[in-house]
Amino acid sequence: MTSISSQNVIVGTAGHIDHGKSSLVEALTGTHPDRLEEEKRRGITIDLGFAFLEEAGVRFGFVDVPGHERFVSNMLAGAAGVDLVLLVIGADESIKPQTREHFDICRLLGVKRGVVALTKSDLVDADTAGLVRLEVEEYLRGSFLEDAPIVPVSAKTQAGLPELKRALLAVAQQAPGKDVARYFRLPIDRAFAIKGFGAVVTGTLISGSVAPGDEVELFPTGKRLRVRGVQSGGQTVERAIAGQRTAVNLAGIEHTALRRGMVLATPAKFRVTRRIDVQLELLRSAPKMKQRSRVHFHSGTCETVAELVFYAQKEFAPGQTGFAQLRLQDDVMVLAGDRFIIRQFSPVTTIGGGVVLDPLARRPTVRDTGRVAFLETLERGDRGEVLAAMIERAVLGITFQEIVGRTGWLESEIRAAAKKLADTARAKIVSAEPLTLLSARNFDEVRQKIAARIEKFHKENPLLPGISREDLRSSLGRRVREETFRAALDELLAQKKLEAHGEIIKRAGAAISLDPEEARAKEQIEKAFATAGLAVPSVKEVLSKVRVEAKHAEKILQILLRDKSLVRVTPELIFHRDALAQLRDRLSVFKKTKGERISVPGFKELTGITRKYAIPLLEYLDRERVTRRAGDERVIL
Ligand SMILES: Nc1nc2c(ncn2[C@@H]2O[C@H](COP(=O)(O)OP(=O)(O)OP(=O)(O)O)[C@@H](O)[C@H]2O)c(=O)[nH]1
Ligand SMILES: [Mg+2]
Repeated sequence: MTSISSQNVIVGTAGHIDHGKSSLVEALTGTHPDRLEEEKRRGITIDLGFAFLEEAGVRFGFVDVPGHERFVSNMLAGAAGVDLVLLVIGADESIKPQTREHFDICRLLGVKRGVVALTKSDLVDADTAGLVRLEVEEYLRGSFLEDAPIVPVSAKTQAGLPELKRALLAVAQQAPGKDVARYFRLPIDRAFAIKGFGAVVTGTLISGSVAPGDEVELFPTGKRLRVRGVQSGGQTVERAIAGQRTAVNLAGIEHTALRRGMVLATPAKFRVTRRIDVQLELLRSAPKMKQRSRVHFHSGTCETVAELVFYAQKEFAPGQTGFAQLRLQDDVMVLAGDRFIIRQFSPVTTIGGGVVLDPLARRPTVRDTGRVAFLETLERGDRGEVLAAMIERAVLGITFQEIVGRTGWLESEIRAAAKKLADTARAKIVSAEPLTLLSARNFDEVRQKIAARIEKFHKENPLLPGISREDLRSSLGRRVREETFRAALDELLAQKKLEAHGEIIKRAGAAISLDPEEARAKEQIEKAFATAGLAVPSVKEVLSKVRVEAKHAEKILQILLRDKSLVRVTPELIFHRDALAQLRDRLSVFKKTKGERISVPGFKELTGITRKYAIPLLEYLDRERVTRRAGDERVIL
């Protein structure tokens, strides 16, 4: 088991064909990175090769790339995740086309540091070597490699190797290293099977860590897989961490279902996309790009076709940088901050690249006038501002899940940013679990809408005490999340602007307003039941006698039932509250004087009512637990 404290650095070779990249990796590590039969036969590198070196506590993982122009797409898969570049330039040939192309790619992929090796120094005299060095210095001026060490070496004589190792160590010590604490992501660059183990994938672990037993999600398929074993740097480990070359043995899948371009990641966090908003840079050497041009797209180890959509202009000039949308032909999994490369269709050359700003971009529309400002905010990258801007653009609000899918931020980071926005009243946390955020403006709108709906309801329904929660909710439509509705309603209730009585919501202090006619009808109805005692008239009969519209009479009856002046015992039978209270009294007197059992005839005799009323009333009393049925009799409780 390797110590986690030791530094892990991925070194990618870069440079023109035959300049001695693979030979140099072998001279440094003892491992020749070319693996394929065809590579050995043709003496060129075709696909990625790997080798390891541990030097003064630094674990170097070398990714050796092919220099041949036909295999740049393989080179791109290897360049993803590189911490520092070993730019290999043959002292006998100096800078050649793929020196430039690989260098451009490294710069566009955001590689920040490296070392230049002037190889085959045994083949040139001191004058030539000096000249090549000048050319190289001139070429690198103003670039990220401006101050990089330039080391003459020979793989043949071993001259310069100790100096090169020292230079690599010095540069490695300045490299920040990848973040082990973030979500696990492994872009796959190889998939194969090992007898007795099954499917194995390899890649540069660009963030997080992975251990046997972990569940991981395979993108773009979304399949969940179990990690059976992990190796890094060619050794079995208990955990592989960001910055290491990593091999993962997977259970539950055939190796034929796995391939370069797929990604293993922490499960249930991310989504695939086909539409991304980016900051795009077109190389000076590129032709100008028209709106809707199709290009090859490379990110991580994956490759697809993209259509370019520009926002602020109709075409993109060579050397220009600006916002664009890429519509991808296949599902890919990328996060904000990921780098990408674009290549021309034909001839296939690298023409530009950039950084993903919004991996789940919206379809471009004329109405979406805020997009450029939004992308500017994303580009500046201030977490609070980014979150505020995302919330601002989400009318329905945004959930934890969506934020993670767009940004790759950790839960603690999202919660901290959300709290800050909520504390400064820029956003409303409408639900803490799952975290759901809405802009303060949108939240206010929902509150106002609720208040307005309730006003309207009171106006249209003066005889009803309020609107049911459910009706209120559905009157807002689907453009309001359940969580938002709940939070807005709770706030209005807490502010005492509204009142809730069970499921009924009303304006605070709202009372049913009856006109004199209705008030008289109410009295009449109540009196009809009050005077009837237990031998009540039918509801229909009572309502037909009052002098208001049938619809209103029915509502007045509802009011009496709601405030419990009347009690509905069966759909047809309604009794006055007082009559029922008297009945209970009589039963308790009966219990004291005659015992706790009473028969149906006994009950009829006690109350003086017919069977028509007696049976429903007894059943009602059973339900109310005043009595309990025991055979033909009732026990008074
Ligand atoms: N004399 C001399 N020959 C070298 C040196 N390094 C590499 N070579 C030779 O140059 C040829 C190409 O070397 P490679 O290491 O395969 O070059 P490469 O850059 O990996 O080539 P690709 O991967 O195909 O781009 C081989 O024949 C090597 O033996 C060196 O330092 N001195
Ligand atoms: Mg090679």
